[in-house]
Amino acid sequence: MKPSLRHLMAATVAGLLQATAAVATNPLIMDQFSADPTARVFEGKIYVYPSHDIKAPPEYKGRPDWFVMEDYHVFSSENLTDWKDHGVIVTQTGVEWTNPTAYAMWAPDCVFRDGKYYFYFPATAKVGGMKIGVAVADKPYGPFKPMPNPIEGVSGLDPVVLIDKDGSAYLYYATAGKGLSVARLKPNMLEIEGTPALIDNLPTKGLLEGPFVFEKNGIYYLTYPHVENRIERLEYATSTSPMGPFKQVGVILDESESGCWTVHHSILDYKGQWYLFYHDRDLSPSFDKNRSIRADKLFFNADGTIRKVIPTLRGVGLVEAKSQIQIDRYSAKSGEGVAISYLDAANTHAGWKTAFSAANSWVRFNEVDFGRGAQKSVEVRAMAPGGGAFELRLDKQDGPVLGRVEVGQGTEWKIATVAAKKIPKGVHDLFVTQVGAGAVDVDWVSFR
Ligand code: FUB
Repeated sequence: MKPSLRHLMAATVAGLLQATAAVATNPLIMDQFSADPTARVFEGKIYVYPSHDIKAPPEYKGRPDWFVMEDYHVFSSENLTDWKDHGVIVTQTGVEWTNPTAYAMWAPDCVFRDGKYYFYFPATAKVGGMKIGVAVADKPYGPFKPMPNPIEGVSGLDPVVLIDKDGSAYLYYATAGKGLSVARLKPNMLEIEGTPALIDNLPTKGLLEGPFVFEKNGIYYLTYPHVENRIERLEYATSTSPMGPFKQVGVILDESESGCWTVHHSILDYKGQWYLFYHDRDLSPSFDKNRSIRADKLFFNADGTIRKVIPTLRGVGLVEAKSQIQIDRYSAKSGEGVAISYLDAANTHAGWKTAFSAANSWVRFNEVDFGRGAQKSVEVRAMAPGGGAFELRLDKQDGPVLGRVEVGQGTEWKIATVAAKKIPKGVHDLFVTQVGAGAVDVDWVSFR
């Protein structure tokens, strides 16, 4: 089947936007919704395979309050700061076995074996409900060729594949209302051996879905979203074998403060640091079926248990001093006098602003890369209805002043430029502090 015109246009737009589509802070992708991120390291880079929430198009006939997903993009980054959108890789109209009007291309995975990339994805089949299919490529970004049939003997969603140290491959997936299952994959990666087994010893009350499995130091970690209370949180179980038996251990990520019902995720080691990729509803505060992917650092205790991840706005990528530093993605802020809101509530993809409303209120933004420290000026986009001022300081609240910006009275955004002082070399934290009583809104700051 041929991709639809919308897909061709979306792919072109994605190509054009790829320089600005994604950022170092959370959420990672600003120009579109993204969910269910499976992150993998291929060819020395991180590739993220999310699913793709969209607003329901006019032809959509399903539940209006539900997930609407017609295709998949893939994103890559070498430094966790600059993300490239490789465009659409698989669509519901491009797979023989999928119902082309179901809009149910849910959480995928991708693994590499013997020179090929295998992209596993769940979708509503023309016959038989939710099935799991495979598309194969020579490169991590495609082009992917979908197999004509879904994996025989598997009905379910949220596939994830573990290739063990001995080369054996295992497919894990969820079946709504039943729990999580595992099956051994044949060496062709397209079929399972025998019948899938339901994984025992997991929570029996509350939905379980979205498994992710990895091995570290001989421990197999099965991590999964589970509704223990009202919405999903991330929990995990461990085993000494990929097939179990697993033992429940604890919680990796608490329920989202935003109330986002789902929290699909993946975990990986990249250049010696472990990361949790997950999603929340940053760009859609009142509809949690339009989600956005995030990443935060994850740490293990010496005994192999996982420390709880504290979700951040700051995310994980270094931010270059010369970029438009979005201080609304702060690392910390003063208890009072700082509020974050959308620049334009009608277009959340435009991002946020920071409103300072009290003298000495501040935000700290970690890990700004000043490089060789050659920046000469501070440029800001700001607005102060009654006139106001703020200072940029290095490393500490009372650290060296890098610049002081006076913002003239007015209700329009202004770009102001002042000379920069004492610009350091290397990576430093940045403090932005309101000076005096005049309230100031800041969109971004930049060192040029
Ligand atoms: O994205 C649709 C579904 O929501 C996924 O398959 C689940 O894991 C949940 O995130």
